[in-house]
Amino acid sequence: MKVYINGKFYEKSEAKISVFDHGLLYGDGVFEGIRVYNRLVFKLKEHIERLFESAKSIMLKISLTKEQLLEVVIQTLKENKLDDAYIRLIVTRGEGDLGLDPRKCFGRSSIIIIADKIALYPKELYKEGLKIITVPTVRNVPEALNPQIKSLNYLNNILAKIEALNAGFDEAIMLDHLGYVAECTGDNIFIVKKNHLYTPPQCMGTLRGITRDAVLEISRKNKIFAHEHVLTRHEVYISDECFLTGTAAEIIPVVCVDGRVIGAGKPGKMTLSIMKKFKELTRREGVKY
Ligand code: PXG
Repeated sequence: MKVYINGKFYEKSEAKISVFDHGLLYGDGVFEGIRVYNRLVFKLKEHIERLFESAKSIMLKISLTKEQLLEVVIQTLKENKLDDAYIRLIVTRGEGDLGLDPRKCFGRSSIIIIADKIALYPKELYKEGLKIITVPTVRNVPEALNPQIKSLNYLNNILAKIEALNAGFDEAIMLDHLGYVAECTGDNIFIVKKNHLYTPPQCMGTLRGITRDAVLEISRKNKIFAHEHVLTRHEVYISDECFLTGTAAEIIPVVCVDGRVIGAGKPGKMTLSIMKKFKELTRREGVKY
């Protein structure tokens, strides 16, 4: 495996950055997770756009342009000769002296690109569906650390993941500070009720996921009514179907939430149809290399 770091490729064992990098010291940086399907990079421009938005919000200057970054992502894939892959694109504040002050960094962001594989949940769960729970840790409030910023500080989500795992579940629903459903630890959530789709709006402590947007795009094209709407746990419990979306997770059905069986307790018709259409979309669209 070849890892891109600041303009050069390194073998995995040699791919290292300084312990004085503020990405490590303070989680000061941003990232994206991107998928490649049969040499098509899915929604690459959208991921790069979101990376630049995250960086702008935390006043982090990325030392490459969007076009240059797109090129080095493609270069990394070619270097690794991968047809299907998961790309982790990371930009940190860079190396600096100790202390939170970003001015202590030497002025050059670190850009890292890893091309690898990822499997978020065991394969059989895509057929059987996930059983999930709501956890005590609430999603970061937008006024503190806005969930739209895909920052290197993922402790909020990691704590929720730990709570789910400790209870014997693979995934957690995180609520926002008002008690409404926000999202899961690395996925957005959708429910189906009477053939309509519902997902929380992005203002509710919810990342505007690129897979989420793709599902909304699929629903528009297929004349499925989709609503960005505030959701309570109750509405999830009484839904006909439920599924999660994310670059790492793709689309995975949910069959039980907090002990309440969803619908018939197996992946629903609408979910299976959207999973199929999403698969077709990923095989058809993307930046080719
Ligand atoms: N919510 C959160 C908190 C996320 O981190 C999503 C929703 C889905 O967004 P996208 O744009 O991917 O549809 C994410 C994305 C990982 C991993 O390593 C996590 C994500 C993406 C890629 C890898 O667990 N989260």
